[in-house]
Parts: sequence; structure tokens; C-alpha cells
Amino acid sequence: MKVWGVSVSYFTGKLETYLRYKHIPYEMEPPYADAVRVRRMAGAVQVPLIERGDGRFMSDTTPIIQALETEFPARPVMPQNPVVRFIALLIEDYADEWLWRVAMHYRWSYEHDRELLSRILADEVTTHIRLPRFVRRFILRKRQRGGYVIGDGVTDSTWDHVEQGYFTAMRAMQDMLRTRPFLLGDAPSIADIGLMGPFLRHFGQDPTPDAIMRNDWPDIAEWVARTWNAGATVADSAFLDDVPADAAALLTEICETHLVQLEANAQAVAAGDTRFAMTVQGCPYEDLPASRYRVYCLERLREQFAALDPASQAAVKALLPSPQAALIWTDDVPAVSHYDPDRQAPYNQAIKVFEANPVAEKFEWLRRLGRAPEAAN
Ligand SMILES: N[C@@H](CCC(=O)N[C@@H](CS)C(=O)NCC(=O)O)C(=O)O
Repeated sequence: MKVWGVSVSYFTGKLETYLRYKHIPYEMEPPYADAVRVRRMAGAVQVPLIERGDGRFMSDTTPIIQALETEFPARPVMPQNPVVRFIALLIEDYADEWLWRVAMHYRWSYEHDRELLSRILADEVTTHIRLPRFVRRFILRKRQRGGYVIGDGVTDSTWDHVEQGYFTAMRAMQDMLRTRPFLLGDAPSIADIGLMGPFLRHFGQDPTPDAIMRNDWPDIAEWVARTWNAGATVADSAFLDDVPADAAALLTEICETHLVQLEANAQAVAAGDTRFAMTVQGCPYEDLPASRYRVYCLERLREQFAALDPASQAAVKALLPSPQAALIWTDDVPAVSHYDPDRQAPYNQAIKVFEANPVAEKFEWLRRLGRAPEAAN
């Protein structure tokens, strides 16, 4: 299996964790030198992508993993119990979409992290571009910090709240890991795999968050290593049959953060707005990019909830007592993404989470000059 990916990428790290656990062999290479073909085949140049032997492309780790679970049923990562499975998928969605801003902030707001990562990325993904390395690094720094940090609502007044998201996640995960090696049992589930997106390549590798984790949260550093190495140490799946009480802090955090953002984003997309504001845990965020892809995430969560039997639905409701959770089972806020209407994912023409990056567009002339970096994380 060919994975088009990047060694320091959030979602590539999530997919690699999964493939290693499942013992699915793969080779990896960055896709950017072949961007025209990749865009034609996959719809968007983002990482990771999988190119199959028959030429088909798979995009988007959430449907990729769901499709691979059917194709490679050994060592499943989806819990059998429907309530545990729904909660695991909700944790995956929070890891994918809420912790993204936190991870990008630590990587691109701190000078040391920014210098190191722009150097790694320039050497890994932009060597086909005929511009001096310092120019390639400059574009990468501007693109990533401008588009994904400053352009995604990280300001002096949200900075502390963004960082609080990292600590709250670790505290809540620690609650769950006190009596088990993985969040929902004795084997990694899609909840662990999802959280490896932010925790493997960003929090566990970027200098600033990694120092915090290693020095103050070594239990979490152990979980990162354990999940990465689970292919060698875990013989088969073993999940809980109930969502444990120690998941309460993580579920509250998900309701108060991720679901608030999903709701405000869906409202913005429904109104045709490209930017929106929201208040999360009392902290106002201004001028955020609306995402059609995240409306699709909400559509899928609602669909998974609707597919549960009434007793499981009641159990999920009892686990999510925060008022924000009603977003999942009521449709006062419309969720209509018009994305993947024929349900071909992961074999569809994909869209990016943020379809436009205004900062990248500002540097388009420079990029064209040397065929400069068009995507990285
Ligand atoms: N929902 C997608 C997200 C993939 C994604 O956003 N990947 C980042 C890198 S970690 C990317 O390629 N971004 C494109 C860009 O920066 O233009 C997935 O789960 O695979």
C-alpha cells in the first residue's frame, strides 16, 4: 500500500499508527512533487492519501479507517458495543477537529518549534521547488502560522484558552488510563488512534509541547509510545462493554469545546458565511474560517447516532449530559455539507478541512515562481 504522507504530519501519524497496529505494510513518500496527478485522482492535495495497487486513491483518515476495517477485519479498532463505539468515534472527531488548532498553535506560535519544523518541512516537502531554502522556509512559516494559527483565531486573548485545551485533554486521558493501558480497554480503539493525530507528531515531537509532556505528564508520553508500539505488544482487540465513569472529564470537554465549534461552524455554513465567531468555555474567538468538511463531520455523527437502537441512544444521552450535546440528536442547527452525497468516501473527490488558505493565496505568485510548497501541515 502506498501512503502519500509527511513524517511530521498530524493525520499521517494517525494513519500510520493504525496501519502499524493492524500489521498492514505500507511505503510512504510526500505527494507534492506529483501534485497535479494527485489532485486529479484524489480531489485535493492533502496528507495522508493512500494509492491502491489498482490505481484508486483513498482520502480522509476517518472513512479510510472505516473502509480498511472491513477489508482487514483482524484486530478491529471499532468497539463491538454500540455505545462504546459511538463514544470512541466522538473522541476521534474531537481529536481530529478540535485539537488541530491547539497542535498548530504549539508548532507555529513558538519560535523554536517554528524554526525547527519549517526546516524539516522545507527539506522534506519542497525540495522539488527551485527556490532557495530560506525562501521555502519563509513561505512555509507564513502559510502555516498565518493560515492555521493567526487565521484560525489564536490571538493574545485566546492563547491561554488554546493551551488549556492541551492540559485538559491530558488530564482527562490520564483519568482513563489509570486502570487500563488504552482509553477504552486493553487494546487501542479508534479513540486512541484518533488522539494519536495530535499526540504523536505534534505534542509528542514538537519541542515545546513535548517538553511539557515528557516532564510533567510522563503517563501520557508512555501512552503515546504504547499506542505506537501496540502492533508488537497487543495480541488482539479487547474493549470495555460500557463507557467507564472515568471518561466523564473527556466527554465534558468534548461537549464544551468541539461540539460548540461544530454548532457555530454549521450555522455559519448554513448562512453562507465564510467566517464566524464563537464563545468556548467563556472565551470569545473571532474571525474563524468556516469549514464545509466539519459540517460533514456533524452529519456523520448524527447519522451514527440515528443508527443506534433506542436503548443505546438513551445510554449515549446519559453519558453526554451537557446541553451542547443535543446538537447530535436534534436538528435545530442544519447540517448539510453537500459533500460526498453519493457516499463514495474514502474513494471520492475529497475536500480540505479549510478549502481556502488566504495566506497561502497571498504567496501564490512566489510559489508559482519556483513551483513552491502547496501543502504541508
Ligand atoms: N480530514 C483529513 C485531514 C487531512 C489534513 O488536513 N491533512 C493536513 C496535514 S496533517 C494537510 O494535508 N493539510 C493540507 C494543507 O495544509 O493544505 C484526514 O483525516 O485525513
